[in-house]
Amino acid sequence: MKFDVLTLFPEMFTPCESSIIGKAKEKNLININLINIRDFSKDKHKKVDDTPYGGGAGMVMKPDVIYEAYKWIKNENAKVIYLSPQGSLLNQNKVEELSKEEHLILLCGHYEGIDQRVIDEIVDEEISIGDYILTGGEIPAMVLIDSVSRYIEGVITKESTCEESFSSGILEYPQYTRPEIFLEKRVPDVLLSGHHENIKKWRRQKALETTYKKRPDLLEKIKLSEEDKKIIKELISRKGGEI
Ligand code: 4FM
Repeated sequence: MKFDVLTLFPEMFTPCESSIIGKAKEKNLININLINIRDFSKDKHKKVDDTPYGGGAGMVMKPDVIYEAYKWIKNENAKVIYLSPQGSLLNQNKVEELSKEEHLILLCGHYEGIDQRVIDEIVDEEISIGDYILTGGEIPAMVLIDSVSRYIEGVITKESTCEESFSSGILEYPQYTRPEIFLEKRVPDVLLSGHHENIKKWRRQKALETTYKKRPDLLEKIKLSEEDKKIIKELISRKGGEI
């Protein structure tokens, strides 16, 4: 997977050198190519923004400079994504869908906005990472790179991609590791029992419990087995109880 990132602040992407994404880059499983939009300004002062027509606060990114940067990396097969609060909300389904693309071009805005004409000309899809306003699209671009890269073969283990929350549609069961007793709290007995069938059942129970408690909305979106329905009926009946 190739990510071309059009940004005024390529240095904001240093986190991509660390951890799992850094490793994926080293292994050439993903390629993150940072393009500094400023390099495409023909102006003697390397100007990239200007005051908005019609007045108002702040600066608007110039369309011509962004278009020059885009032409430099342009590829008919690439999908161009603009990260903005006006986009459709990113979710795990969208992430998985994007991971099937060969080449993504991520356009990061900054300041008050980007001239609408270049957005209309080059952008295929506008995506938002959530209903809040950031100072620019760089952090959203990193969120997209991180979430999409997890689906690239070899970046993480296969089990991690399919077992986790959201792929299954519900939240995850709690995890425990050594020591067996921490601050007088024991690891649940079933996890030490070695009884794989019981462990599996307990984990499903806990996953449903957590989801019921923290994100009940998720339970309405998924297909539940008869066994799951029994567990949830039980949870509802002990409402106000210990869970
Ligand atoms: C985007 C600031 C473009 C300036 C932003 C420009 C955001 C979000 C976001 C800020 N992006 N999801 N939420 N961007 O707040 O994607 Cl020009």
